[in-house]
Amino acid sequence: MDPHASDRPIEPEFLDDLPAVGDGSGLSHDPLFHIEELQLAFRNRGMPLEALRYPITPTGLHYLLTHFDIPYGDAASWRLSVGGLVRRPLAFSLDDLKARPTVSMPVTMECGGNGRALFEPRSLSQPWLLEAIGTAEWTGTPLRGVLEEAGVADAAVELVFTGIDWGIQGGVVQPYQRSLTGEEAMREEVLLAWGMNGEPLQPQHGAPLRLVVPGWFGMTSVKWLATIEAVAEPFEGYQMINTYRYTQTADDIGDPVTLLRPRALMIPPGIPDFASRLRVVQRGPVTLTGRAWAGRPGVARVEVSADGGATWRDATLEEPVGRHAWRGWSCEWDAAPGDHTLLVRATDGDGNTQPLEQEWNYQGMGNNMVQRVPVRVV
Ligand SMILES: Nc1nc2c(c(=O)[nH]1)N[C@H]1C(S)=C(S)[C@@H](COP(=O)(O)O)O[C@H]1N2
Ligand SMILES: [Mo]
Repeated sequence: MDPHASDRPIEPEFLDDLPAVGDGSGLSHDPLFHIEELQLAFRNRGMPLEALRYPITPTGLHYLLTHFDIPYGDAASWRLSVGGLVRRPLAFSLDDLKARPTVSMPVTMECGGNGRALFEPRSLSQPWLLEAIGTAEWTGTPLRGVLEEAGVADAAVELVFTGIDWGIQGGVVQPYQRSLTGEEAMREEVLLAWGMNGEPLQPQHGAPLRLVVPGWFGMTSVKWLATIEAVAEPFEGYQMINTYRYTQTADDIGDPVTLLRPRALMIPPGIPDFASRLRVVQRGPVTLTGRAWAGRPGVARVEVSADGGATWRDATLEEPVGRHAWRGWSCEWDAAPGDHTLLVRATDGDGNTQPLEQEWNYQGMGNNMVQRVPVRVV
């Protein structure tokens, strides 16, 4: 079944004493960052917030998150196999997939760990502040048609999606794998994507084939997708049970991280001080702009505060860039000399508003507390 089993390099008995990061608790109370966090941050770039000005994020500015290494995916020999509890196990080449109905759609993607490094203490992992976001125009074929052709059996409760990238996490040797229920996998917007922003996928974004699941945090959109398997029990792989959970301790099972939470971000106004990134703004009228998204319910409202959250004003909203993508917002601000903190917050169509302080969780997931932008008006 697994065409890449030969890539599996290591037997688990050699993994007894892998080096721990920090004190081994998985958390850091230290405002200084560990070298291992820096190492992850270089591999997994964020989108600089000034790139919020583009409705579709240029590919080189879209955030990246890869747990292990970026594997080499050869487009010419690539096979996607669909098996398990299906009536007709199938294998598709890239050309087979491209011959199917093709759609392109803008999708806002955000890492579940976005905001992680703003928690205190913080989880020792990729140290995102606010920049684990991007909106690309993805091109592919709806997963639904492929699943219908394979004929998923009634006994199947979930689909398991497996990439070819292997690594070790929590002492467990694993390929990157995530699952979705049949109901979620059959939603019309879920894509098997080979294109991003009108070009073939770049290696770091999952070339030659990935899953794109609009409305969910990014971990669901499995890159380098080689295998889809229909299974009779909820999948209990590492990336389902041990990570991407809202928990209070290392062992707590908690609740799964699933759909995007509402968030608005602002393009920091003015010009930055190089090292501190403090914004320096000329006094007088300033148009504050940015983008907001909220997964399935969509963004209903964006508000801006120029006084640290004491008072809020409604921003003007643009039409969303797509059904599954962010929308622009803008708000006028009369900048008076002095130091100020600008805040922006979104409310989704279900009435959920971004919190000023987010409830802490062990893995640093889903931290959508409001952005604070310190500015000096001169
Ligand atoms: N095969 C594989 N797919 C993966 C990952 C991975 O490490 N391996 N990372 C996931 C996570 S956590 C996120 S947030 C998104 C990031 O997608 P991007 O790097 O294209 O922005 O990919 C997801 N898909
Ligand atoms: Mo992620």
